[in-house]
Amino acid sequence: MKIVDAKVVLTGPGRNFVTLKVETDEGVTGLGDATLNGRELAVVGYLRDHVVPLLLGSDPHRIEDTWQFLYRGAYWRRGPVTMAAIAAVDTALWDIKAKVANLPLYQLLGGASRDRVRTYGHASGRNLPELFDSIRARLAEGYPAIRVQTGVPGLKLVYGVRHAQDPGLGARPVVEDWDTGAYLRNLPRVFDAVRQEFGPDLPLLHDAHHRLTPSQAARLGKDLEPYDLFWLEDCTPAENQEALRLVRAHTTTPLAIGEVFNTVFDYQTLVSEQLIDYVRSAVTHFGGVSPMRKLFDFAAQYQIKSAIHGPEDISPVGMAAAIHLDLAIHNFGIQEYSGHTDLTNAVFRHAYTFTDGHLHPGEAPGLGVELDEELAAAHPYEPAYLPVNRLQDGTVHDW
Ligand code: EZ4
Ligand code: CO
Repeated sequence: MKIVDAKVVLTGPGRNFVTLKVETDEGVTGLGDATLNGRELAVVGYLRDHVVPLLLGSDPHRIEDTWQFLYRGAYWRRGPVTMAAIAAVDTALWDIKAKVANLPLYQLLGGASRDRVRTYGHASGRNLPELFDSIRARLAEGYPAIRVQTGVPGLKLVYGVRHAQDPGLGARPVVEDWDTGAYLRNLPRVFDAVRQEFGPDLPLLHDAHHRLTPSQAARLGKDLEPYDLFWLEDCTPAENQEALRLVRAHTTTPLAIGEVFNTVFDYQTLVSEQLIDYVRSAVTHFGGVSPMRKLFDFAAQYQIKSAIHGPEDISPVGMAAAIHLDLAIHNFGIQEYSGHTDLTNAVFRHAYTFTDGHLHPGEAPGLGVELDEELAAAHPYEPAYLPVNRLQDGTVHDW
């Protein structure tokens, strides 16, 4: 079997996605997600100009060898653009192998370790009444666990959620404002109110989006202990693994980290010193299904569980790959799931289902996703950026 073509499909059905479609001489095709929110075109160029020409003529069954060839062969290792590109190739080759075997991908990963995959959804509001409505809406949709984000008194926007783009800005990022002191004073009150309203049993999560110093994160973890969080996510900037030592020493609030990581090296200290409870990488940004499987096996030795990143900027192709892994691995924790719009689901028709707050990858061979290339072409890419964040004196802060 030979790879005869590989197309990079860039589409914007409401938001932008980058998809690799690998074609073989036997007519079997495979899909991989390479979406890098706000930097999509860099991955398109990397794939189209430097990866696709190298794939032509090679054997699609040699997944591990192809991964090593692209990773080691580039000489310039790691980084989000490189690893998103490699992820798309790896995922597409797994899709092909599973289709040839006529099995859903999870069967090639060892088969199902559970019947279904539990998820968490996002709730947010500028104030408590809005937040409560948002939590009720997620509960009505069936979500068994909820990520809680709120506005901070005195600040303009709720961070970590998509804002309507001011048309005057064009493709420029929205600028958010930030005050760590106000946030640290406000958040325990918010969780106190949420617990009073929704009771002790509902699993609650929170994402601090890399905004805190180690001592601020340690204090927040302690202040939130009475509210029994499922986790506190990305409490300090991701680059410095050692920072988590101080946080860990001061709080029993479970910690999750890693959505911006792109190789296992970003986790070495965090996992081997057992400084976190959940690894958050996405198939799409971590080099594909193969390295994710290795990460989960590494984490399993330290009682650390999976929590694959699943925002809307992971395409249904990346989501499907995640759900197959979730079903198969032993140390599954939880799956973030925001769902996609009807239009996105029409561009990427998928076999996975969301029922009673739980996902299942379906039984279609491969990933179980089909790309409607005509519909994709009818919705072209439009430049869009994530927000940036400034302190009230104008200094750029972590987002
Ligand atoms: O802000 O994926 O846990 N989920 C998140 C996401 C990220 C976006 C960035 O593109 O933090 O919502
Ligand atoms: Co996050």
